[in-house]
Amino acid sequence: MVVGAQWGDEGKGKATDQLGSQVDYVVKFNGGNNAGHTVVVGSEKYALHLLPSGILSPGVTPVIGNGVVIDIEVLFEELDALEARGVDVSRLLVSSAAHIIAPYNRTVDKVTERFLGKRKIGTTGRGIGPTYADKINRVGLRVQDLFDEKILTQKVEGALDQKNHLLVKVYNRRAITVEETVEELLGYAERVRPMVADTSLVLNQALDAGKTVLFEGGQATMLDVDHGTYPFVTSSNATAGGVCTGSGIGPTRIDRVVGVIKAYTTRVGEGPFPTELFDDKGEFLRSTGGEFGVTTGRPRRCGWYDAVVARYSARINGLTDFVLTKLDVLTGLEQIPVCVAYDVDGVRHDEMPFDQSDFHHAKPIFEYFEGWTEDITGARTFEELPRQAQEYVLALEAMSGSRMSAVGVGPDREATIVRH
Ligand code: 2SA
Ligand code: GDP
Ligand code: MG
Repeated sequence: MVVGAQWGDEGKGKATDQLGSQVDYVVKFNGGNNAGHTVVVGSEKYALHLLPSGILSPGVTPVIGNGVVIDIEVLFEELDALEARGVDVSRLLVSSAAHIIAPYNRTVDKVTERFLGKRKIGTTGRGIGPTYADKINRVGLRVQDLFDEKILTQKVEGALDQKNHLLVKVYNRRAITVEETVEELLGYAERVRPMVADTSLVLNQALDAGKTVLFEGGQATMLDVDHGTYPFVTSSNATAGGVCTGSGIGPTRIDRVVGVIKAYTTRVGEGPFPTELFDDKGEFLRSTGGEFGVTTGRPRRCGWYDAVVARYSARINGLTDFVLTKLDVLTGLEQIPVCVAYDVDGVRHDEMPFDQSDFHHAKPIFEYFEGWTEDITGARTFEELPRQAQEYVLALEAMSGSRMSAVGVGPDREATIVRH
């Protein structure tokens, strides 16, 4: 599996796409169209949200697992856009147990954020949180419900009971009717039907037959609803554990857990970020690294590499490997700071503080590394990197809790140094 080791946008899409040629299935197990993955193939650039990045590799079967929340309109739009560019999307499988982002969940997401004001999470506004809340509240709609009008109507009634109360009484909005919702959702049923499958059975049978399955995480470890910087998180399990619950395969079937990590750090939305930069260095990372949201276009907050976060990710996910990305973005910096520990009110923390308030006060303790000026985008072996870049990677590897098996030196599929 491939998971994000920081706050997202580490380059999971590129890593998944690269592994695409070696695998039979690529499975999304969490999140929805809040995700944004950019994949560059030759002169073509693809932005994927709901669909697994593996969809771009011929011969791969893409799968949307039960742990994903699906905006069906977005699903169709993404499929149409890829088809128009000649990508074969005919093998896509969708879990019948995946939850549907109902139109009212998008409304609730946006209204709630506005209502929270200063305490807002900075969500993508795609209805992700409210849809997972419905799932846990047992008033969610699942893909299989699209094929039974009576059940769908009953479920929408149940969900809207509470929501209309909130929308009308608290947020001063108009009530949403059961009829408009059911009509919209039923309109999707026929096109979705052929994609729907018991994806847990399909994947387990594929594994039994010796096939290779790759699980592609959306968002990242520090945005995980359990292990991230709660409440400034997304509403799913983006960590390794989410693979099993989100796809219906057992933990004994997983061989490798790859954490994708940037050579610096970014974050979108609100929440603590100890190494964040507010000066021209932050601006340098943002402009050189093209750090703008793939889904919302928001500028990403930028900061230095945080080895405490890396070690935490290695631990929470049981990482077997890291893929270090965007090393090329650091080219030209005279000196590169790396956060090795935190100072929390005068106390040194080498591990992630378990109390969120402490993390909000954490001040980075930096070590400084020598920069390089040579263009490294053409390097394809570790030895071709300048000495300082090699030292930087080896230092990160030593302090991050897992080996760095590959190093990204550019957005292209080929721009990667494979070490293990
Ligand atoms: P949500 O919408 O409920 O999941 O938002 C909750 C928090 O999760 C963060 N989040 C993300 N962080 C980074 N990248 C994401 N995807 C897009 C991208 C983001 C974009 O790849 O660029 O385009 O803005 C993503 N999705 C959710 C979000 O910022 C909130 O902090
Ligand atoms: P994801 O959400 O983790 O898939 O990452 P995003 O696609 O949101 O953001 C990562 C961005 O970095 C994309 O624009 C990628 O094309 C780009 N990228 C990935 N790896 C590298 C790399 O090694 N170097 C550079 N310069 N860009 C990269
Ligand atoms: Mg992204």
